[in-house]
Amino acid sequence: MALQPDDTSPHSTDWPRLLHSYAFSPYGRKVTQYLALRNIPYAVVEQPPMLPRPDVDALGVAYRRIPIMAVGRDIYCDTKCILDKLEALYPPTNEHPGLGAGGRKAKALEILLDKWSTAIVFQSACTTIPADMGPMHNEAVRVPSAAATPLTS
Ligand SMILES: N[C@@H](CCC(=O)N[C@@H](CS)C(=O)NCC(=O)O)C(=O)O
Repeated sequence: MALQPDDTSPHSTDWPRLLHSYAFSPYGRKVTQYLALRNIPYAVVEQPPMLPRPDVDALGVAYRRIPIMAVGRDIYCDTKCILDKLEALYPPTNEHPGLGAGGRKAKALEILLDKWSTAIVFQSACTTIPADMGPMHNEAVRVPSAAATPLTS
């Protein structure tokens, strides 16, 4: 699908969702799996795992993490913001089946599982990465700099 630069409706579903990510980003994978399961058309703008990221700079975004999603002319940083926006843009239909839990108990379980997998499983798994492995040679990965661009979380 060709982008229409003069399209004035930034949330039009005619625009493909552009996800700036890299293949082994767990957060990026969370979003691509969500998009695939909900049958939402998207394209990935492949990013280098480490800064600099000229494509992201060109968006005018001072955010160093991945993923970032462009919806028309709006930019969403942070997986939760991205998923919240997609949930709002694509209510469950036959074409875009819903994934979210129904009912308060199921919703509570969904939030618990999300927090557990992100805060406990993922963070614990990160501590098992050997210090002498590829990206760990890069100081920017080991020690996030105080001078780094802002983080939202
Ligand atoms: N809270 C963010 C976390 C994203 C995140 O930590 N992404 C990793 C890649 S999987 C990253 O960009 N790390 C680089 C950094 O923290 O500078 C989200 O949910 O999207």
